[in-house]
Amino acid sequence: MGPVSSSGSAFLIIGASVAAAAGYVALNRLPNEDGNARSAERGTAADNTAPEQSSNERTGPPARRRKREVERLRVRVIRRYPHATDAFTQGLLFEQGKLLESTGLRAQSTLREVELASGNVLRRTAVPDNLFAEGLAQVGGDLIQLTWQDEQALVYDRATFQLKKRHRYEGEGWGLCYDGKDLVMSDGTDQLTFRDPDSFAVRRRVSVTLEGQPARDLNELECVRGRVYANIWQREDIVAIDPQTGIVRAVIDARGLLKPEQRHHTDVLNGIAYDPKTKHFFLTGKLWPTLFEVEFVPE
Ligand SMILES: [Ca+2]
Repeated sequence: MGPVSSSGSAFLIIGASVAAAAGYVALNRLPNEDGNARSAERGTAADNTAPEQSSNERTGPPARRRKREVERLRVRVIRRYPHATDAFTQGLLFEQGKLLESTGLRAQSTLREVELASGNVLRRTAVPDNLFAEGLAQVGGDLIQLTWQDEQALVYDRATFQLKKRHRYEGEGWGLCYDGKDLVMSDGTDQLTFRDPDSFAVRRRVSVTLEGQPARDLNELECVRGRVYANIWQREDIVAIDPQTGIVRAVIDARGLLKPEQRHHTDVLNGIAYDPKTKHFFLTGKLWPTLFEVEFVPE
């Protein structure tokens, strides 16, 4: 993914939100990548090409091989909540009845605290310096917000939303979550980067694979109980990744959350948060009118 062109930047700056959303889509992805991702996810790679499998496992009993296959899940909607239709959602997390949300677009990016039940924005702060905000994670009393191509992570005080400091990094920033030890970051490729939560230094990287093929376009993330959940850009699929090996252990089909008549003026599904008390997930999308409380169940 090369840098955005100067004409593309101008378009993003002057465009209205929906037009800018379209520009973001057009500029941010090569057309064949989604096809690659799709073929990877629907790929027919034989089980024995999966890199995690030892020769014992390849030749092991059928029951054991089945256990190693990718689980196929779907979304069961539990509740629906209003979601601000000006929120070009790029990062989402849940904390004690409140959602914390990062919204994107150049010159429109925000950090928000949102009441779950009403969808009301309780607090919002404009992201500085015309940055394009992306993923969001909480580390202790801090919120860390990525930027798309600006190569800086903004660190805010969770209590006051005051900007405390910035970390620099190389490359694009898409999704972010914190697993209690590392910050996990996506950049729109099949790579996850694990970073020191204090210094933002790279600790390690892993390539994510689904049935032996690269799982590209990893976008918004959520770290949940030893898995990294990622929604796939321009898809309504979510993958559950083993962060040690990068192997996708489950694919969740999240299609059809919005009714066709609700799709007007909306962009892609983006935004995963998790409530450890209920073990429910929250899903929404860019400019979506609804946020969904869901659980993942077998297909
Ligand atoms: Ca998240």
